[in-house]
Parts: sequence; C-alpha cells; structure tokens
Amino acid sequence: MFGIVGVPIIEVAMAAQAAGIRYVGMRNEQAACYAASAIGYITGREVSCCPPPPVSLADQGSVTEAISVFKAAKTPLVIIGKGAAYGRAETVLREFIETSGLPFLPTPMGKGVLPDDHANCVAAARSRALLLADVILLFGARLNWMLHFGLPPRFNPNVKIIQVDLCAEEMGNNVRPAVALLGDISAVATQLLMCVRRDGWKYPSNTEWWSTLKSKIAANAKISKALALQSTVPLNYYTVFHHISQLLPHDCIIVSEGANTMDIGRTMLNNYLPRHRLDAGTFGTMGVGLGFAIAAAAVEASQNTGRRVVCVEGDSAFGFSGMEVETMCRYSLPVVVIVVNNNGIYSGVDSETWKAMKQMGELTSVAPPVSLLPEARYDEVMKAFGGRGLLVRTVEELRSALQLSLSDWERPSLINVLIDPSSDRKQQVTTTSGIKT
Ligand SMILES: Cc1ncc(C[n+]2csc(CCOP(=O)(O)OP(=O)(O)O)c2C)c(N)n1
Ligand SMILES: [Mg+2]
Repeated sequence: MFGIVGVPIIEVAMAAQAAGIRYVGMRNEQAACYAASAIGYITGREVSCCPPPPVSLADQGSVTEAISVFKAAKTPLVIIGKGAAYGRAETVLREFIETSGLPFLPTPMGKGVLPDDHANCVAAARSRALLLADVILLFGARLNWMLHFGLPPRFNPNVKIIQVDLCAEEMGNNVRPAVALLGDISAVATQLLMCVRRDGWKYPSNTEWWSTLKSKIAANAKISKALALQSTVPLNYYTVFHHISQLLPHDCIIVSEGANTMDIGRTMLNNYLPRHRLDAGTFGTMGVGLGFAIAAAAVEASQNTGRRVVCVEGDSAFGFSGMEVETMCRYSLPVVVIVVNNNGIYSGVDSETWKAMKQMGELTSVAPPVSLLPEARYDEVMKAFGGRGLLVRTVEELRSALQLSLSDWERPSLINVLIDPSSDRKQQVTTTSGIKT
C-alpha cells in the first residue's frame, strides 16, 4: 500500500500495517498514486474486490473480415500497444506475428511484449512504416498523440485500420476503423491466429515492403551508430544510451521520463520482456518516474527475482518528484537513477553562457525559459540521504559508475550524466513530401 508519510492517513497506515499490509510512505500523494497505479500493471494482481470480468471474444464475422483486409494489404503493419502488455497477450501475439510473418512495431509501453530485437520488429523504421502502411492492425494501441492521431501527414490518408481493443469507447477515436474487433486482446489475437493457421496464410518475406523497411532500418542504424560512437566530451544522448544499453541486464525494468531523454532512450534501450518498461505514457506526465521505480523496486523486494530497476530521467523530469530519492533511501530500495543532464528541457546552456547571461541583466528577464541551472548536482541530492551519488562526464566514468551501481543491492544510486546542452535528436521523416532517405 502506498500513501504519504504522516497526516492525514496515519491511522489508516497503522491499521494496514497491523493487518499485515506493507506500507510505503512517500513524500507526495501524487507519487504514491503513480506507484500504486504501476503495481497492478506490473503484477497483474486484481486491485479491486470484484470478481474478474468474463473474457470477451470479438464477433467471428468481423474476425473473418479483418483477415481478408490484411490479406489484401500491400504494406501491412501491426502495432502492439500497452493494452497488449496489460492484457498479458505476449505468448499469443508472438505466435500470431511469427505465423503471419507481418512486420510490427510497439508503442512505448508495448515495448517488450515481443522483444525489441525480434526479426519482425520494424521500430527502427517507425516513421516510414507509419507513413506507408496501407493496413494497420492495432492490438491495444490507441491512435492518440503518440501515434500522431493516425492522420496525415504522418499516416497514409487511405490507411485501413483494424482495431483490437477491450474498450468500446476507444473504437473509432480519430480514425474510423475498417474493422473493429471488440474484446480481450489475448482472446481476439487467438481468434485471428486460428484463422491465419487454418488458411495457411503468411505475408511473404520477399516483398518490396519488407525491403523498404529493412533498408530504412539499416540506414537509421547507421546514423545512430555514428552518433553513438562519438566520445567527445560533453557526450551526446546517443553515446550515453549506447553505453547504458550495453551494460543493462536483459531482464531489467526500465522506467523513463523526459522529452529527448525518454524519446531517444526508447529507441536506444531495448526491452526483451513484457511490462518491463514504464514511462510517461499516454498523458506524457512528468513526475511519474520515481513513483513507478519505487513500485517496481517494492515488487522486486517482495518477489526477490533479482531484476534491477533502472530509472532514466531527464534533468527536468527528475525535478518533478526528485525528493522521492529520500523514500528510496529510507526503504533501502536499490534503484539506479540515471539523470541525463542537459541543463534544461530539450536543451540548455553551458555554465559559461549562464555566467555571461548573469552579467547581461536580471536572469528572470534574460534566461531562456527552457533552461535549468547548469551542471546542477542531482547526485548530491541522493548522497544527502545516504545513497550513492556519482557525477560523470566521460564514457569511462559513465561505464564504471553504472557497473558499480548495478553491483550494489543495498542502496540506491544516482548517476548524474552531464551531456552537451545542445545535443539533439537525429532528424526524422515528417511529411509525405519530405521523406528523407
Ligand atoms: C506535469 C507536466 N508538466 C510539464 C510537462 C511538459 N514537459 C514535457 S517534457 C518536459 C521535460 C523535458 O525535459 P527533460 O526531462 O530535462 O528532458 P530532455 O528533453 O531535456 O532530455 C516537460 C516539462 C509535462 N509533460 N508534464
Ligand atoms: Mg533535460
């Protein structure tokens, strides 16, 4: 049970403890709510006292129709959403993807339902795949801002959507689906799988679509690799994530929030297991990260599965619930917090520029409203409560700090990675006419 330390729930917390319920007192109710919301997602435990709802199947006629729509597709795509993770559809979806031979990409929290390094995963060609797909099969994924509302210029205006969702009111949001399959994700995926199996149908691997996607994946990998191999100080995002990804354990739970930090981290840090990524999600709310990480670490502490919890934070994002590092220290939760510190939101200024600005006039008038204090010592915040705090600027320092933190199961760590305040994302495809090769 998560709550706040102290008034007004002291008696409730004590009663819970007396009843054998563990009580995690946080610094802010908001963070406690984030933590509580993550528990059900990670464990799949029923959080209400109602009996579980019946599992509902989609209408069989619509399933047959869906199959004929994607059989006729030239450039089909499957999108695996957080709903598939929540619905524990990983086994049947893997069978569906491997039997049908279709390309797929995950939404941010759909990462890991199928491993990011699966041969059919086209996440590294995401923009191209969304833009050129003629039929998209959505499994528990919503056409919201993260999927650019399913609309041009990021999507083909004539794309046919086949929508699998448990929630009737989600059907047709932003784009009217060609086929709506209302039901439990695992059950509906099984219905689709059975049809594909019965027909012996498989999307061929030698299509022009697969070669387009594969060549885009290779081209993007080349660009990311070139950026990741730069080791000049201050480091860029890609180099930082490249080295982090090399050192993270395969089964690690990755929590992340920020703007560039979360977006670039999503592309560079692979997930191999379902429900092992928690991020700012649908509402893009900053401040969720530490609460999510505390929840994941509390689950780990009780199940003792030996999985590490790593919380990758932008420096701004960290500030929203930063005091929760005290909670981590108080309960000895060995979370590894990595703050990717660019002195601001999307970008910042370096210390020299900041000093020069101070000379120019009143900071409240001249400081860019995206800037934070340069080289802020977030690592010292963790140290103040007895955790490990590490400040790093180079690849070698980053690697040894992360290795040291990952070997410590006694207390949390915070690695403050000072990066180039003007480091940015690589360019993306944005419009039909502006396709870059
Ligand atoms: C509660 C809330 N307030 C404000 C925002 C707007 N916002 C989006 S991302 C972001 C922070 C991005 O900066 P940082 O975490 O440092 O990541 P960076 O892009 O610099 O790597 C903010 C404040 C938000 N998403 N949620
Ligand atoms: Mg930042």
